[in-house]
Amino acid sequence: TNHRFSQVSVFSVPFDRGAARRGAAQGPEALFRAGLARKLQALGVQYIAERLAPPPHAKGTARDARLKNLHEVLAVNEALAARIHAAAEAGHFPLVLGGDHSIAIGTLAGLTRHYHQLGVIWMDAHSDLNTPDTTPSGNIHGMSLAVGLGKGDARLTGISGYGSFISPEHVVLIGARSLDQGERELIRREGITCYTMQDIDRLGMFRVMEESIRIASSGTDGVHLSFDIDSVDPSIAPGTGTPVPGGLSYREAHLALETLHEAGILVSAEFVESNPLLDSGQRTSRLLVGLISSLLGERIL
Ligand code: EXY
Ligand code: MN
Ligand code: MN
Ligand code: MN
Repeated sequence: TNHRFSQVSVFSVPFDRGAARRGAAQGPEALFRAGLARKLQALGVQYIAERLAPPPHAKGTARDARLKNLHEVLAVNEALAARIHAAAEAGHFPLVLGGDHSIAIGTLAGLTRHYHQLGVIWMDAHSDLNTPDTTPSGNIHGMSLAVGLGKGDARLTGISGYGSFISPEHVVLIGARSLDQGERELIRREGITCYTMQDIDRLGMFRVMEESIRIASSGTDGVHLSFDIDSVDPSIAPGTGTPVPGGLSYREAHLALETLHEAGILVSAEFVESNPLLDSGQRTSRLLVGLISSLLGERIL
């Protein structure tokens, strides 16, 4: 994906308390069952794999309906941020396997401690730009990009990894089709680039990727890809907790990752929201193994 990196550090994050539905915690092991290790070997990728411990259930802490399971979310992300920062520091390419999208809080914290001008490409049906004031659900996986921008609850934006927050001009959303009113307002107010499904229909995925790569990499010292599997159409990726119709096709999703591989701009990637309990067989897990392979350089010819 980027010649600067001698090694990929694969982090499995078995966590789903940032989402309403259980099951995304089993996402990483389902990817290995679907052949991820064999694929990495076949591609000649040098990697080490590590699994983070699931955080203990926080008992007896006050519940907040606008920040569900906050203490578990904080615990897993503190640990993840430290691991990601260490990997970046060692010159490795972190590949994070979720888990629900709240784990992007830790990934971004660890990355921005090392890369002070991080660009972010966020592929998702949603924008994950809620704050406790705008959230319709209280689920923290709908807030993780806002936290990365320094917005939201101070305990989340204050987790120890953050060396700097990402700047709105270095963020690109791709695949959006389910936005809450507060998120729309934040996108407009902050001037965040957002390629909705309607834009992808009109411009074509290749052009969207060319523009996204330019925007996310201009003036940055590295770009992180946060790939939520619900960006892909539920007809081919049914195993996810918040499916939304009208998503990316198989080829659009692969083209995006192939283009990112060729561009060589990424310093890190994460794949989240795969829920094997909701999958039809291994359909979604297998699709993800193929998408990760495209990102890491698998070619048709
Ligand atoms: N916007 C909704 C909320 O904040 O509750 C739904 C968020 C789903 C978040 C996910 C997986 O990308
Ligand atoms: Mn998401
Ligand atoms: Mn550093
Ligand atoms: Mn999503």
